[in-house]
Amino acid sequence: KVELYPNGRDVGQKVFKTAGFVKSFYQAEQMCSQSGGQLPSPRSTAENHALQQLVELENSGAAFLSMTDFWTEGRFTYPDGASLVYSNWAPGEPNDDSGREDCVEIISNGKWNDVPCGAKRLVICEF
Ligand code: GN1
Ligand code: CA
Ligand code: CA
Repeated sequence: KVELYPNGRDVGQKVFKTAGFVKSFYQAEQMCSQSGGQLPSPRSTAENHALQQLVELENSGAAFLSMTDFWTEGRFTYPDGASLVYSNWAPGEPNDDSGREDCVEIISNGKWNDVPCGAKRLVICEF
């Protein structure tokens, strides 16, 4: 457990760990895969809560999740193309603000919002 303190959380079989800095979605995705992980795909309240804790810890406002609606506007999928089994959108989201929000952030209250993929958000990886 020592390597999970203070910037990691384990939930069931998953470990989430934050890099402690912000990157664009593309850079964040690349960083996670280079380290043998991927961007987080929270599939339950417990997983979402663990991610929320890391966002709160880093005081960074929000972190990227793995999901996008690249292929069909308004239909968010995991990187493998599968539909979401869990979601926690903030009221009124996803709204594709200005027609260019295809990535997802989790904010410090645990809610999700779609944002531009070029925005810079906290990097958390899932292992
Ligand atoms: C933010 O800055 P504004 O209000 O145009 C947010 C949107 C949200 C919206 C909710 C880059 O847009 O994704 O839907 O608030 N944009 C960013 O009011 O975070
Ligand atoms: Ca979109
Ligand atoms: Ca939005």
